[in-house]
Amino acid sequence: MTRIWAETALLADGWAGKVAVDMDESGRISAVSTGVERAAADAGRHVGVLLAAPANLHSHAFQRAMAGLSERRGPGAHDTFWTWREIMYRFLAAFTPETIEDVAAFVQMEMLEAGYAASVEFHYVHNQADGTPYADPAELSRRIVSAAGVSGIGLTLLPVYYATGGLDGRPLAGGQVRFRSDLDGFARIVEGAEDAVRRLSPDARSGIAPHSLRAVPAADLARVAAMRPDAPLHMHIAEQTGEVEEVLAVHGRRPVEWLFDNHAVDARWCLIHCTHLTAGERRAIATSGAVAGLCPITESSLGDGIFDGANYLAEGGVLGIGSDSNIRIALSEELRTLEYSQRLRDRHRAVLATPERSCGRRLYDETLKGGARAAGRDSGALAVGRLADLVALDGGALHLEGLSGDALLDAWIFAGDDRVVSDVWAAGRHVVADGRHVRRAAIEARYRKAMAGLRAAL
Ligand code: NGQ
Ligand code: ZN
Repeated sequence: MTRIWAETALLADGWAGKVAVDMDESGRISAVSTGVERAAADAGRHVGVLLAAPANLHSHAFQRAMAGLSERRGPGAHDTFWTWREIMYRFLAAFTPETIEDVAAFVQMEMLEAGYAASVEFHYVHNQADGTPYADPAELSRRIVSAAGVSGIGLTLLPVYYATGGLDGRPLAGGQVRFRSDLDGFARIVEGAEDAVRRLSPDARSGIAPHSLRAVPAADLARVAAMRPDAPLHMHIAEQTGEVEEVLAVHGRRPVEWLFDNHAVDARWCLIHCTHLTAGERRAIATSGAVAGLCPITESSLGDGIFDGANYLAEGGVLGIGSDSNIRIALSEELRTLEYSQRLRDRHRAVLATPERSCGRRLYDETLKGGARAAGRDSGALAVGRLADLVALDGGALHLEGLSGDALLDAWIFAGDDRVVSDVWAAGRHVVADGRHVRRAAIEARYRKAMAGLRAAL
């Protein structure tokens, strides 16, 4: 058993002082006591502010290595999502199984240092650069799992099905051939991924991800959804207006309308982005129990548009946060960007606050709930029986000086950054201490070596 003592902690039923949290061998919270004097708790770690730590619900780990390489204009009138995607496809060709693993371990370490305890990896690079499968078709899925073994992050691995280049069924071209599988090949990838996840740790999970309506024919979507009927199912949807138009042209329905007409969307679904919604589509998601997987920094980077968070939450919708393109890993900044996008659009302040909860508190509570649901992870609250996914903020941080309660979250999210994070536990594994990942030096060294190889190949 391990113990953490915190000056203050946000428990499932609100803030409490002098809190002792015990974790058992299985990485779960076994006891929570309040009003415990520090001296009585001196075995174990002492921290300032203790919170449940959220899951990052959407990551493409390899894209971390591309940060900084896509901020130039191409020859066209506008640089867009679609021109960014071409750069990403070209970049992708240089990866080997080793560099996929080393970059993934590095970005998972950054996630942990930012305050996430878990990561949902939407993994779609399956093949060699020429499009042929590896001898083990799940080779690259296993590399993501190995990376999680190094970083200690709580992993939910989603093998991705990707079959077509667009709604007209055009074949995959260029860099897309690394994603390709047919349904039989995909079933083997899923089996391999599940085998690797089972060996990793009891808290690790797997799920399934049809990439998007662009990459998955309608008949295949039904087959993929039926492959693992109880596991988390994630899909990109309605991120760009170009995609909405393409779906409308082919199906006569908008993407989210079409999805709800054809599938029983419920709490196991996580819809990534869903940026462009009518009020009816927004209500359909909000009342379904599905999670809206928002990626505010990437959606800003790619010029996607602004999700209607204010109305969606008012309608009871569930949302969580993902770092997606991993251009920058910063939990507090994701939450700030989401709120600020609403303010810039509405020209109001404190848009996502409620009369009872500040902006920071509301954003954090929603992110915990949506992240746990989307990851299929028994986390999301500091309560007995839950996985010990925990983050501590440095009680001595100047940003937090003299504050208490929800204002601590507001100061971290709106004024502070990741440097406020002192400790992180993922299912009880103490992976960040004093603001640094416990294996930072080794992970950094492998990342630098991987990057040298990738840069040389470009
Ligand atoms: C992805 N990323 O799968 O990495 C996608 C780009 C696509 C975002 N959608 C590829 N942000 O959607 O076709
Ligand atoms: Zn994505």
